[in-house]
Amino acid sequence: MALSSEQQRNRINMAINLVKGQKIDLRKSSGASLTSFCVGVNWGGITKSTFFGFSSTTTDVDLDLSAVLLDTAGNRCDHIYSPLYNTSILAKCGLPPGKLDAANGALRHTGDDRTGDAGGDDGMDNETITVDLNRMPSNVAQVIFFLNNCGEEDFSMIPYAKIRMFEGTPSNVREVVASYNVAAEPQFRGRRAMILGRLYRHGTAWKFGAIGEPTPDIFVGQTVLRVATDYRTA
Ligand SMILES: [Ca+2]
Repeated sequence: MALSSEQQRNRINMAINLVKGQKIDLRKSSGASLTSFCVGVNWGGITKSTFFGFSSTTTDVDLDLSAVLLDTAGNRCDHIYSPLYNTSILAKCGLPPGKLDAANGALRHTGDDRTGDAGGDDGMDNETITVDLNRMPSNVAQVIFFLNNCGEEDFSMIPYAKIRMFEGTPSNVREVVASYNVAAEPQFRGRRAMILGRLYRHGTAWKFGAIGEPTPDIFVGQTVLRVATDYRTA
């Protein structure tokens, strides 16, 4: 049944706004477990006023949403990051080439966005990973999501970056379950990588934890290795 625009707004407004460090059960407003959903990231290009504020220009921001999967022993067992990353640099990090799906298709990335929103927040996600927990192999214990900037800007300059979990498809948001706003903060200066959050098994269920930690990495391979070490026993 199609929802009216008011019903859609109400459902989106019911979403949990996460704060750093918060952990939640993955449940819909009906109380049912959330098993098939999207993890989307929405960010803005950098708008600068020119000519005494009479006009403005937007600098594209090319963030990449990636994920590392850790198994029940804490070891890295799979990944999603762009196939466009330099394979020889990845190999020097001991890492395989990038790909856009993981865990036998339980996770799928919908593709690259190289600009961010121009002209303000459009409310739509720029990159999305679809998740089907029912297809997740039993050896996968955690999925950690992070962002890397391919450009020179740092996270103190990017006007907004948000991660959210929602039911529906990347182009049709039905119910936003939770969102986490990684605001532009002065302490993010010089940081071009950001650990967003993680899905993790808790008994027979899955939870999500908001992280929001910038890191000093300049290449995705550094973040992959960092995540696999830092969250190994998380
Ligand atoms: Ca957007």
